[in-house]
Amino acid sequence: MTEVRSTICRFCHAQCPIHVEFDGGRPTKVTGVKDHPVYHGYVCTKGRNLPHYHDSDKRLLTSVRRTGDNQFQPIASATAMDEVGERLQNLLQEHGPRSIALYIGTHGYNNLASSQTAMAWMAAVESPMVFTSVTIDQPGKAISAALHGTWLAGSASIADADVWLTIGANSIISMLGPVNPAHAFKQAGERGMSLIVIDPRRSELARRAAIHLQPRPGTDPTVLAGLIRVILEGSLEAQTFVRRYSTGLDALRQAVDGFSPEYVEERADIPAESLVAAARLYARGRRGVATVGTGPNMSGRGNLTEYLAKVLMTLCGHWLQEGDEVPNPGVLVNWPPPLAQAVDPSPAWGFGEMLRVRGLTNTAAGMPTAALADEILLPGAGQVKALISLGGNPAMAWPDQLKTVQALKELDLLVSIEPAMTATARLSDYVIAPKLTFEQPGNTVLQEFLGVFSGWGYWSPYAQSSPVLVEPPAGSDVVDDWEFFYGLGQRMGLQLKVGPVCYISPKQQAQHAVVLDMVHKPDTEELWGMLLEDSPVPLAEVSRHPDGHVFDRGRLTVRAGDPSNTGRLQIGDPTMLGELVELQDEDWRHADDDYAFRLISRRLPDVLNSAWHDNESVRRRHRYNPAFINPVDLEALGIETGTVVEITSARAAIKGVVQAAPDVRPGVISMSHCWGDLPGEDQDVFNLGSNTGRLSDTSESFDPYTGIPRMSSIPVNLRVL
Ligand SMILES: Nc1nc2c(c(=O)[nH]1)N[C@H]1C(S)=C(S)[C@@H](COP(=O)(O)OP(=O)(O)OC[C@H]3O[C@@H](n4cnc5c(=O)[nH]c(N)nc54)[C@H](O)[C@@H]3O)O[C@H]1N2
Ligand SMILES: Nc1nc2c(c(=O)[nH]1)N[C@H]1C(S)=C(S)[C@@H](COP(=O)(O)OP(=O)(O)OC[C@H]3O[C@@H](n4cnc5c(=O)[nH]c(N)nc54)[C@H](O)[C@@H]3O)O[C@H]1N2
Ligand code: SF4
Ligand SMILES: [Mo]
Repeated sequence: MTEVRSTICRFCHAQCPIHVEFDGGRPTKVTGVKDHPVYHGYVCTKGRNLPHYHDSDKRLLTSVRRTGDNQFQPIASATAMDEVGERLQNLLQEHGPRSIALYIGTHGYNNLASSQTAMAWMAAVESPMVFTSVTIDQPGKAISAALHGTWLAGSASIADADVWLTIGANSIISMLGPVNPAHAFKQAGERGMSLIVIDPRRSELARRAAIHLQPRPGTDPTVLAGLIRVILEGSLEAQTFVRRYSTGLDALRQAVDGFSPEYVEERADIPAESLVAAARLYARGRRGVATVGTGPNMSGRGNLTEYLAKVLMTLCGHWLQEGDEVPNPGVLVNWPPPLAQAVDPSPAWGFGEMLRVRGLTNTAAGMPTAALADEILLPGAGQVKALISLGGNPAMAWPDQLKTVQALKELDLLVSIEPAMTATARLSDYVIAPKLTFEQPGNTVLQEFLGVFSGWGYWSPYAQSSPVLVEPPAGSDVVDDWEFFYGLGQRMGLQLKVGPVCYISPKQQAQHAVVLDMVHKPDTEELWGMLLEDSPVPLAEVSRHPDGHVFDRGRLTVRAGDPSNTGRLQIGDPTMLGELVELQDEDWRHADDDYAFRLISRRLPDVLNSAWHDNESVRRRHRYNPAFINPVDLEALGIETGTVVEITSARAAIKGVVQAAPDVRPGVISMSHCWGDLPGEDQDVFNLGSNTGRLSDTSESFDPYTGIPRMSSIPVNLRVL
């Protein structure tokens, strides 16, 4: 008999509500929730594939321990915790806490109960070496927020913005942006919102834009400085707001002076009149959003691009103002009271743990993940000897794959919490087999949390919570990810204090820390209950609505700020404006003399980074990551779709299978990341694809603060094989 049950897809951060059909007790089919008030029935192929991942013959049903080269044997999860706990204890004694590092990848974040418990465990062993995918993703977001300061009323949403500027994000495919972006942008367009997109590719989102600027990759700071100059030149800025709440206008004016429309036209290769039109359109709106995606964050000077996007919002007074309605007063998360008030900047780097390489430090975006491989490889006091990877795949995802894999092999102890034998799992000493989505309770707190970034998250007080749908397969021994860290804590005699996720700031999380009972283990429902105990709407109430619900949280409007408050948004940060000066001094005309192409990143709709590529349902659609190239370039090279080429950067060479794509700017190769395999095991490009991370060099052209190297806009050459 077929039964249908409601839950949340947690395969990516979007957390779509789904209906799962069961046949004979096993999940067989996933559909979207029709007429849903927030997601409008959306579900993607990845979500539809969830039953296949649960049932996959590639899925680990027990944890495994390495017994030799590429040889693993099943191990009980409790024994794995005993052995790993003992080895970590020995490392702690011999080399100190800094020898133990944690890496939280995308599936660590998709389950905040696990990432919070993992961080609590790291705090208990007193290791500062917590790394996440944030610093190889969009580190500029947190850095720019620190440098610019924050506006306590927050920003407009897709429901009430007049204008929306997206710089190098493709929300319609990536889901980073408003929920169900295709629907949201359509509705907003019908309401009269203007969309401007800056992207070297005519992306799915760019096709919907009133103005699409298609510049040379990596020229975003130039383009944004150009937009700012047009706005200032035409006195289009929100003068009262700027005077009252910001500082640094004169320095900004001076710094953008050289970025005339003609200069931008030549350097970024976009028509001067399009730039002017975009600036005017953006400035005309009363409420607006400027949001930056992974593309520019990975293309060099990502902090500057993110910073200039915030400067644009402040310059135009685009933030919510006194009397404006707050789109989401919060359901699971306690948001600070919305005030028309600025908070001064805070340190963006230069504090906390110092790295031993490249002068890097802890940052507002966290520890620089691009330097972790060096921290493992560099001998001496403080060397990292053990790494726990939670829901991540460093060997596929980190930049500079050759160095990364060398480092992972060098470790004394590598543990992955992973449902499949991925490239990283195959290098691990222990692979801990986790429960999958349907076997875990979950809720939408992550998506609500993302609302901290302009243009992301829910714009109504929506939440969903869902119970365990199905027990793990008979005979399996799989654990909830957090239980592994709890188990280590028990064995090592540690007390775990977990930050509750109903608070947004780490400070508040520390104040309200949940002290776990280390004798009587809570179950996962109980843990979530504790992590959300102080949420504005009780979790029990949220659970009463199986398909999620828009709660009545009353009408919340922005209140006047404290008149005596002296906080100011900084639009003339000296370091960022210094980068603008450096930018102008660059010999950009000759930067690519040795390279014919720039390789840029993109996402494919049916896969999430490296996850489950070897699943048959995925393989029916994708067997490799094509190298998308404009037909004009293909013709000039005398090649066509299907031709295998070698793509060479200053660091390394990979193979690529060419595919004609008129949406890609000429001179650009658009290629997805996290494909291929370990070096030496990836010859079969038609069946594995290739790893673009190998082209990045973490020791060259990296950001001086976050360490992120070029992962997009990489200068490359192309040779027919
Ligand atoms: N060149 C280049 N490199 C990039 C990028 C790029 O655009 N270009 N993008 C970067 C970005 S934005 C990121 S975030 C990183 C991604 O970096 P990672 O997070 O390290 O990589 P993922 O492939 O997302 O890793 C997710 C892992 O979780 C596993 N997994 C799947 N389901 C579950 C589950 O239910 N539980 C657990 N515990 N694990 C599960 C998957 O098998 C997979 O191995 O890559 C970065 N690398
Ligand atoms: N289907 C799917 N969804 C995903 C993922 C996935 O792998 N697959 N990954 C998830 C993860 S981990 C993340 S972080 C998000 C990322 O979400 P997004 O940031 O939206 O990522 P992309 O879809 O790759 O969009 C990046 C865009 O930047 C453009 N770009 C590249 N270089 C430049 C540049 O120099 N300048 C400008 N202006 N644009 C540039 C690319 O052409 C591309 O259209 O997506 C998440 N969602
Ligand atoms: S967008 Fe993300 S959360 Fe939604 S169905 Fe697809 S994978 Fe699942
Ligand atoms: Mo990411």
